[in-house]
Amino acid sequence: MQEKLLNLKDIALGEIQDASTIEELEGLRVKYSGKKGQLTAIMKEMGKLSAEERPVVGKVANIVREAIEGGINTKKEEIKAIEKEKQLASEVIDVTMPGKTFTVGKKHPISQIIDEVSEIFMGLGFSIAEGPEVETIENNFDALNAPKDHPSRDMSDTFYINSELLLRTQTSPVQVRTMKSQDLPIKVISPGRCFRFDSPDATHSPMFHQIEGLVVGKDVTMAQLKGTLDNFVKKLFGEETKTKFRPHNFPFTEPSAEVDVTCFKCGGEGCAMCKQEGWIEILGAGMVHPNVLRNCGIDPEVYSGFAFGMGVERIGMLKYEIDDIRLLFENDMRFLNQF
Ligand code: 2NL
Repeated sequence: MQEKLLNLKDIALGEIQDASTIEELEGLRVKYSGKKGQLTAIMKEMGKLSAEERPVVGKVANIVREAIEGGINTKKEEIKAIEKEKQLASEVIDVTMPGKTFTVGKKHPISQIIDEVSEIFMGLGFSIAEGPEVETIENNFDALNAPKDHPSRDMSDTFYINSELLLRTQTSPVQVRTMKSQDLPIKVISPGRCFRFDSPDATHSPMFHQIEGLVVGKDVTMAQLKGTLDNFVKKLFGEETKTKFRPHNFPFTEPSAEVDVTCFKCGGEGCAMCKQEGWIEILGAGMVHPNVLRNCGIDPEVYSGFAFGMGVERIGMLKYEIDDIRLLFENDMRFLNQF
């Protein structure tokens, strides 16, 4: 039996030595010292031995058990140390490797213009008003005094959603909402996205942006409109900029005007930018039509107002000398990063 035990010890220690994982070692512990293990089995047989033999064999059995357990524990530490080494080696950082580059984004040129114009008007005491891009025909056309047969109402010019809704063709409906819901005086600008049923080309996009302004109160005058716009263009294009009002016609204003500024490239001398005219058209404006005030629940006998509107893409294209509106919406970073 002693021989059996010593033999078992040699085999066990050999297997322990060959083990390469913690799991394998656990298996060996079960194989030898577990409840149904080989060492346990031999020790169970000790009952059959004589009283003289039993302590001697018992001593050997203990030595064997300790040798196996000790071997397993020692090997376990060895494997743990090797695994730790491996992990450390795999986590070594090569500080000479090139780093990841993070590109910092920037505002789209259209957003830059909207923010710049908004800042100027906020400085003049205006608030910013926003509204839905899906609008009612009432807010987009009827309230704004657009005749029923006005060409802009045509199915081929406007994206209709159903018999009551459309994609707004200008941001004026935001101001209509403001007039219908807020107390006077009103002094707001409404920047935002607009939609018209146009085929894209160098100067047209079915989606574009506008900034409109509206002032309504007692004794609001055309002189104040001119002063406000004069102040605005000087801040946007430079103090030397002059304005010129040309008579025009809009259904929602009376009188109406188109507003030109002295060319900010040549200062009015005439150049390619202003087509040798010295002036560049930048805005539409006028005194709010009495019908519009009435449609929005404001008495035109007591109150008056002025309004204006500008195309953001047009201003951006002039300012940054962009010759094709589509470039603004292709989102090619090589283009956008220039502004
Ligand atoms: C242009 C011309 C304009 C308005 C917009 C307006 C709004 C209300 C009442 C009266 Cl609620 N008028 N807006 C007035 C004149 C011109 O825009 O050329 N836009 C790009």
